[in-house]
Formats: sequence, structure tokens, C-alpha cells
Amino acid sequence: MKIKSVEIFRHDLPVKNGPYTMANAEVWALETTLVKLVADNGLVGWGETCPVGPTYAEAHARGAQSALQQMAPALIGAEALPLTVNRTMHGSLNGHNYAKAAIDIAVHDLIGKQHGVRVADLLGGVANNRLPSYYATGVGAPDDIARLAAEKSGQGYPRLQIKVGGRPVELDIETIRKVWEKVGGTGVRLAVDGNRGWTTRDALRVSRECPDIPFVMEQPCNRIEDLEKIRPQVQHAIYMDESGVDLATVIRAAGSGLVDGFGMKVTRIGGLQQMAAFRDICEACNLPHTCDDAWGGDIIAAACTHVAATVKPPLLEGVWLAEPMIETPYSRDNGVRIKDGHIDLPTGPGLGIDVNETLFGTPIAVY
Ligand code: 0XW
Ligand code: MG
Repeated sequence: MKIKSVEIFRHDLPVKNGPYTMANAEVWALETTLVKLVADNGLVGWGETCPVGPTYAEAHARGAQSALQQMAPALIGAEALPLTVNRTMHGSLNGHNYAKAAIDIAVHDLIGKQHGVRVADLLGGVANNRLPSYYATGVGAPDDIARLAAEKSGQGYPRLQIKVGGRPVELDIETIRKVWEKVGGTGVRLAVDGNRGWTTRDALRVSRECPDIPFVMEQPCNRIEDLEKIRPQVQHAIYMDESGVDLATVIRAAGSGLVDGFGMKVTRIGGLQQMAAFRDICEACNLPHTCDDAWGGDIIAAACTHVAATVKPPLLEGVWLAEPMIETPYSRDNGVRIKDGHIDLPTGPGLGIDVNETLFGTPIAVY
């Protein structure tokens, strides 16, 4: 099966009940980029990439579209196989994992449809059909976040992620304390995500002042050097998120014991082929991790859910989806949804998503 054509679409995703606020970003609407691969046998595969604005990571929507246009001509006529396609992409553009991920996801969708199997089966086999999600609050007033945390834990989310950073650290400490007053003892797991927004001074202070609260400190500071600096001094587990930009970084962080786990994004690491390798590295080192993305609609949601289904269950921290903040699903069968804090793995071949492409309008580019 060879790739016959590549179509690139742009689609707006307004944030339901927005904005969504993080230490370095406040987003009201996101622009997602969709890729449609058509094979020479007529099958269609879909991929997606949707940076959560231009300041969360070194990624932005127009960058993805431009990178995809740079790579697309080289893909025409290529065998629709993940390794072949990834090497073809590396041969036509250096870096830009988050754009390459959209093509990689679409190739997995195509192959799954060709063989009548789910993407999760292609990635090694399903360990769990019902995946735990986690709820990520925005940065907000301590009482509001505590109320929201209690509500979401009551709805069945097994894990909460509290956003902090970008404001006086005293407010973050108050938020963490108030959240724990509400959910401590319920069994819900807690992550505190700085999204690179704390100084090392802030991170050390939070850990020192909250020794009794068993949260995971996710990407508290901006650089790997900052994590190295705080590592010997904090009492809390440290997870790497935004700094985990490629497999080489993951191998270094896991092998040196710098981190206790990862928040991982399918598009940041370069797609499902890379994500499966990441999963295996984590399993070899016994490190827990999430399988999610920064944002995106049903295609990203399905990709995250399929890879998460293959993770050894005790190591899966959860799958975050933007779904609760998206108005219109773009799957005809209502897509991938969170119910009672959990997500059912789609059952159809490939990603298992029936994409309603009429929502996307005319492609911005066709090859
Ligand atoms: C909670 N998320 C998965 C969604 C936002 O894009 C940020 C991200 C994270 O963990 O950093
Ligand atoms: Mg994070």
C-alpha cells in the first residue's frame, strides 16, 4: 500500500468555558491541523496535531502546517509503513516532531484499516480496554480549584492535575493545601503541574512547605538543568513533561534517575511509532507516565487512547483529553469520550474514528 495523496486541513477549536489557563499560556481557541492520507488502494488515514497555543511548547499551528507542506511531496509514492514514512520525513525536514506526528498517526490509521485491526493491536496489543483519564484544572483561585477538584474526583477521575505557576507561589501553596483538604483520603492521585513556570526557588519552597501531601511535581521549572538542581533537595516525585522533547532526552532522564515518571505527549515525541518506543523505555525502567497530548480533537484523542491501551496498566498514569472543552466532535459516531473519569478504547479498525471531514472545509494544501 502506497501513499497516493496528502491533504492538509485547518480547523478551529474554541475552548468551551474558556479560557484555559496555564503558567505560560492562556488559550481561548486553538487551531488544529489535520492530515488526510489517501492510499493507492483507496483507503484513507487521518492524523492530527494541535499545539496548545504558541507558548506552551516550541510548537505552533502555522509551524505544523508549514512543516507538513515541506514534507508532503516526499511522501507521495512512499510505502505506508511507519518506519519508512518516519525516515522519509526525517530525510526531508530536520526536527519538527509535532508535525511529523500527524503523518505518523495517519499511517497507523491506514495500516489498521488495511488489516482490519485496531491501532492498539498494531502497537503491540491491548492490555486494557477502559483507560483511566485525569482531570487537569487551570490555574485559578484556591477555593475554586479545590471545589473543582472535589467535583471531578466525585465524578470518578482517578487522578487530578492541578495547574500552578505564573503567580506568587504562596497562592500555589494555598491551592495545593485546599485541594488536599477536599480530596485527601479519597484515593485520588494528585499531580501539581508547573508547566515550566516556577523558579527552582519556588519548587524547593513548595516541596518544603507541603511535605505531608503526596503529589507528583510535574515539569516544575523550565530547563533540564533546573530539574537536576532541585532533584536532590525535593521530597516529592518529579515528572518530566515539556522537557521530554525526544527519545534521546527520555533515555537520559530515565537512565540517570533524574525523574520518577513522565507526562508524555504523542505529538511532541513524534507520533505513535516513537510513543511505543517511549512506552517500552518506561516499562524497562519501571517508570509511570501519561499518554496524552497538549490539545486536539477526536483523532488525537483516539491516538492517545490506543497507545495508552497497550501500556502495562500499573504504569499508566492516565490519558488526558481536551474533549470536555471541545464543542463539536468531528467523528460521526460521537468520537472518543470521557465517562466517569475513564475512556473506552474505540473498537473499529485503525483509530476507530469515522471522521466527518465536511467540518474542515477546503484543504489548505493537497499533494
Ligand atoms: C494537562 N495537559 C495535558 C493539557 C494542557 O495542554 C497541558 C498539559 C500538561 O500536562 O502540561
Ligand atoms: Mg504537564
